[in-house]
Amino acid sequence: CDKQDARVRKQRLLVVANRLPVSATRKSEDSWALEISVGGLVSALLGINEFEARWIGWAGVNVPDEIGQRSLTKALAEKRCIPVFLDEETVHQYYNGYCNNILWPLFHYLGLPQEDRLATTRSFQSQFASYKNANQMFADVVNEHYKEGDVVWCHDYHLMFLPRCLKEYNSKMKVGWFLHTPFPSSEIHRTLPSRSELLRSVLAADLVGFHTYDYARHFVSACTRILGLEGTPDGVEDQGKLTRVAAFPIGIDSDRFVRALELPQVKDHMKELKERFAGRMVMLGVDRLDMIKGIPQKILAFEKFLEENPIWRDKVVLVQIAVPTRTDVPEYQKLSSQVHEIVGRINGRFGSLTTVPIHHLVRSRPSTLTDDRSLDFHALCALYAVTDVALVTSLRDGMNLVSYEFVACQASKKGVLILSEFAGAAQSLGAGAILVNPWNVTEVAASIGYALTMPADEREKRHRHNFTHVTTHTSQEWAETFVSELNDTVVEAQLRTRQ
Ligand code: GDG
Repeated sequence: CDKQDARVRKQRLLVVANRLPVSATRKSEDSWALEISVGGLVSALLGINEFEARWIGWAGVNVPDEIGQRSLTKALAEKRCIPVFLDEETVHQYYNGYCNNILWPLFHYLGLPQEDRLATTRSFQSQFASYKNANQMFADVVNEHYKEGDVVWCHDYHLMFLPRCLKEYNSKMKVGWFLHTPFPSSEIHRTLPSRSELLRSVLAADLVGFHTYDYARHFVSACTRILGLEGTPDGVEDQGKLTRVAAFPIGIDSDRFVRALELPQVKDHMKELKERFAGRMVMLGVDRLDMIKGIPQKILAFEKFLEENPIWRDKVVLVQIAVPTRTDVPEYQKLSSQVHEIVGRINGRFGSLTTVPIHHLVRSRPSTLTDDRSLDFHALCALYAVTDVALVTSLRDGMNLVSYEFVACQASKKGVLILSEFAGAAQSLGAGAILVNPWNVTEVAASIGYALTMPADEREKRHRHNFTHVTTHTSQEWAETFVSELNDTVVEAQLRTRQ
């Protein structure tokens, strides 16, 4: 085991994700300002020092000229990042189109967009062609930097075609693929025109990972029902080749949150918040402004609670941080105005001259660690720490890290987590949280009442369960488990072929 750990530590890990964890701003023809960005995957991998990791991905900027490409590549190398250059049309077709307009809603059970379901097969086909082409561009860069013995870890729905491209380059490359969203029931996946090709491409990987057993089971069912392959307890078998499929629930760097609570600036934020909300219990929601997060449903449930419990009207406040995403897409713009409208109505109904029941703060997620236009990490920790009840009502969510972060910051308050049963986190934090069906506004409203009045000993017991989970199943453990399982899978496969 020690020997194996040493091997994992020294190994080079090529992490391939659509976006690099760095934001680049061009200063002149050949100079760049770079800042580490934060986000789901970055938060997860931030605390891992065990591998010699390199990131490969798109830098988020269009760099059409050779001087720019060369200088950016050089600047990124200092941050152990390797860029994939995508032109504007590819970003439009592959990223906005196929990834975010087709795969994202489908994997969250929102179906395919109407126009694609009807007749515009041309746009669907051109988006899929661009998706494959973009994945091939990622593969070219990986192949260029790959050295024997490296582990290649591909991330998310943007790169489902990548394992196949990599194996075509080199069948011996160790390739893992992990999905951060749910993998839907095979009945949903069946509706996707490119369903078989995508499944086969993912199956080229040695190890395929999901957040939960359910997602892994859905993937195996899709392979058996759509491709007619054999599902085994270990994965999927095709003509003697086994692709290992398993659950690897992600975690957070919990120490980072626990430690932050001791910082003077976080304590100052907490003091301010406590003064501001004195005499009222604090409920909190932190979500990207995305259909999958169930923000309107959450706010409507809060309205129902206030409607049915007049005595709570001036004793509780809901702070809803909404982080805008994809603001150029009409559906997202509609969601944003819908949320504003509902919040306005409820604040008009139940607010007074001096207070309102909902504080709806639209804040962009920090694009970098020093981006001060958005709610910074310290302010977020302070908010988590002063909260009495966190409300996570995603309609579907791969895992949901906000629920983990809230638990990590609650060591002294022991607040209650109300959690959607459709978030992956429900499978790990279910025993400590109050699980709800976010579509059932009556049930969520009743759970709010239960959470606000929960006896201290029950809160303590529930919190202990969740805190133990969050502080032991960390992001570091997640990554180490995945990579060591990938190494083992490849060794076992080699032994099997020798026999
Ligand atoms: C995808 C999957 C899966 C948000 N607002 C602010 C802020 N954040 C940070 C949170 C958290 C992250 O963003 C959000 O992570 P989630 O997991 O909740 O959601 P997605 O972005 O949808 O992530 C998801 C995840 O990938 C990992 O696999 O769990 O299911 O959809 O870390 O803290 N951070 C700051 N200010 C904000 O205003 N500082």
